[in-house]
Amino acid sequence: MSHKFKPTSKHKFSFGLWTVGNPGGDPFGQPVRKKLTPVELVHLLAEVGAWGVNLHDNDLIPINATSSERQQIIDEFKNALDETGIVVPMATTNLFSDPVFKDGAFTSNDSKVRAYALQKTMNAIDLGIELGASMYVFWGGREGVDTDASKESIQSLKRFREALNYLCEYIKDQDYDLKFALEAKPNEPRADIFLPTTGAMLGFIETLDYPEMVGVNPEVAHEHMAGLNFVHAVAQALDAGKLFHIDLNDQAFGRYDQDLRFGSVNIKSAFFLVKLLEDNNYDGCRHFDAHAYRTEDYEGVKDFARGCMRTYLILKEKVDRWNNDSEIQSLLSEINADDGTMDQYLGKYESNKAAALKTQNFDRKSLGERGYGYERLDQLTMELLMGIR
Ligand code: GLT
Ligand code: MN
Ligand code: MN
Repeated sequence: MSHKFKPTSKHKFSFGLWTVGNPGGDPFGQPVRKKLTPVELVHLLAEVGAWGVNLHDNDLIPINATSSERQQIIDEFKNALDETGIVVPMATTNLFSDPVFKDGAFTSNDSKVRAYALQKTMNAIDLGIELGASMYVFWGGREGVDTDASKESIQSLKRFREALNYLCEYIKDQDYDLKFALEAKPNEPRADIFLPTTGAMLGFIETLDYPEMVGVNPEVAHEHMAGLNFVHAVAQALDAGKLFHIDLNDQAFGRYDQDLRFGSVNIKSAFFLVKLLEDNNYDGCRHFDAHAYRTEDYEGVKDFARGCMRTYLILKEKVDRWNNDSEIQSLLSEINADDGTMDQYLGKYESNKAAALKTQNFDRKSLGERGYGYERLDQLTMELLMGIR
């Protein structure tokens, strides 16, 4: 493999312990790989050239660990971080695996479950801070319904809001330097998950007590499961200053949640995603929330992890190429050519501008006859991606 696409710390490539540590079980079959310890996984990530490792509380510390077990695990894990130079940029809470969360965590109909979810999250936040995390993700996998008979949806939103407001206050009270990133998913494991898209999350954030502390963590697969354009979702988050984190992977439209290697399904949308992030100098983590095929052993898991990062870096190089391709760029200038005659009408509203615009005559027929050249532009893009430009 060429040296050119070697990941470095400046790329901020991270993986969850649950990603490279996924032992390959699925709803129909048992695990196919032996479970590696968190320490072993940190070494695996260092070997493949990753920068960071992310975790749920219970990826590291079993839910029933005693406090002395907890401390020993943390110490060993920190040693592995020191030895390898791997950092923990993001942490999160597992609010979905244990049966206690079968009706949700912050939106469960049982107030004891809601209180336990807050307690578990505060403890997990403390853990994240101890490991150096500055970002905290909320993926509400069980925050939803299997039947709308079970929960009143406005009340569920109120409960979710109340929990996030509570936890923002906790961060302030503890003086932690931590931000929250909300991750949307339309369904799976619940039939319907609340706030199913990144756009829905962005709207919801503005209803919180401290919206400045909260952003989004969009995931390719989750937006694609809903049949949506992921690049547009990320653009909206960037435009709002809310792209706090990103989960990169891939997914065929219309399928179950696949969590495939980044760029392995839809290379064109992966290209435009990398272009969006790079052109806009996104400087947050590039987290790969995916796992290796079930057919793989741990050599295959390393191939998977290296592949995610390498594809990102190859696409980044393609972005430079696209931005500097003279034929593509001159076509774009033609497409966007502007003789300035409309400046007097466009831009910010002014009443005399509007009055003048209402008297302007437009040659609607000829405007409608114009060809935009997008077939050629897209073919040039495809040829660049296919490696002949
Ligand atoms: C889970 C989910 C992911 C979330 C993780 C964070 S866990 O694997 O499928 O999309 O990002 O809780
Ligand atoms: Mn994710
Ligand atoms: Mn996923």
